[in-house]
Amino acid sequence: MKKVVILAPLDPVHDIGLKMIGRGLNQAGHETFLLPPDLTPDEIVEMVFSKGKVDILLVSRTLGYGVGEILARFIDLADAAGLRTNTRIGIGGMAIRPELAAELGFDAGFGPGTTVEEVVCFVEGREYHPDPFRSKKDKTDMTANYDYQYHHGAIGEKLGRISEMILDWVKNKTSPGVKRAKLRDELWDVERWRKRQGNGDLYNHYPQLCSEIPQKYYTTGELHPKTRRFTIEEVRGLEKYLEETKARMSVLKLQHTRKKATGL
Ligand code: B12
Repeated sequence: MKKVVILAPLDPVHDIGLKMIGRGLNQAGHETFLLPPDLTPDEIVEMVFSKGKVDILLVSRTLGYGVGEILARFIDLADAAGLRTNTRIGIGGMAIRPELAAELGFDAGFGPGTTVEEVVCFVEGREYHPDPFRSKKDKTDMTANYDYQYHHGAIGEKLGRISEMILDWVKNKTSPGVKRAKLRDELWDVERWRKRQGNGDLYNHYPQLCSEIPQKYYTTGELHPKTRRFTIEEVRGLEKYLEETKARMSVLKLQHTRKKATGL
């Protein structure tokens, strides 16, 4: 039976894998919609709802900062919004392995080298039996014939001595950057800072370790020449955006709770 499939690159750029999978699914007779890359989890969830009845959502992701959190947040959001009542969610891409996808709560996970046939099986709810005659690419182990011995013992010994000398040289050395990091560790209380209760003793010592421009900022409040403070309109705009997003999320949550309670 023909399925409706949404392909969503939850990634800043990479969408070639999904395009390839989309083409295979179309050829197998399914209807696909490819979303653009760089959407937020919220935007993807909203767009899936806006399409009406969607059987499968296929998400793609490569590695990047905070990817675990982004994917966990995505699946939480999909859950909270009630998306998963009718839609199965699969994920794939360079960063994904089936175990990771299962741990994060996706319905299926596909790593690098996934075949279109595998995905067609998932979409159609069939079990995938790999073709035993399909030639598997044998990757050469480039490190196979290497070990950690130097061919020339004398060079190994010299490099060892150089490393020792460098370690000796840096032993009791420090730099303003290291000192700043230590100070922050010792004196910066992030909870106080969040509650706008100041930074305690930190700023009595910190500016002296900074270069001229940040020092000026910490001591007189004068900003870096290429920066400015947010205007009150910008702060209000940001607050408005946050309020609207929260309101949208609570509507989605409400719809989910209703759906759960009534089964509709
Ligand atoms: C093309 C490419 C790009 C293009 C993307 C163009 C596009 N429209 O997609 C461009 C040049 C824009 C790009 C940019 C970047 N890239 Co790039 N890119 C690649 C490259 C060379 C090929 C990816 C590709 O398309 N492969 C072909 C497709 C068919 O394969 P695939 O994506 O793996 O998909 C298969 C499976 O994974 C699976 N699959 C994928 N998604 C899904 C989803 C589902 C639901 C399913 C079922 C299966 C599935 O099925 C596919 C078929 O088997 C890879 C390196 C490589 N050799 O893989 C790096 C790579 C993906 N990029 C990488 C990085 C880090 C970046 C940058 C962050 C680099 C940078 N520092 O600027 C930037 C992104 C910038 C940003 N704003 O964040 C890394 C990602 C790290 C990782 N292991 O996840 C890689 C692996 C390179 C590397 N080795 O470091 N990139």
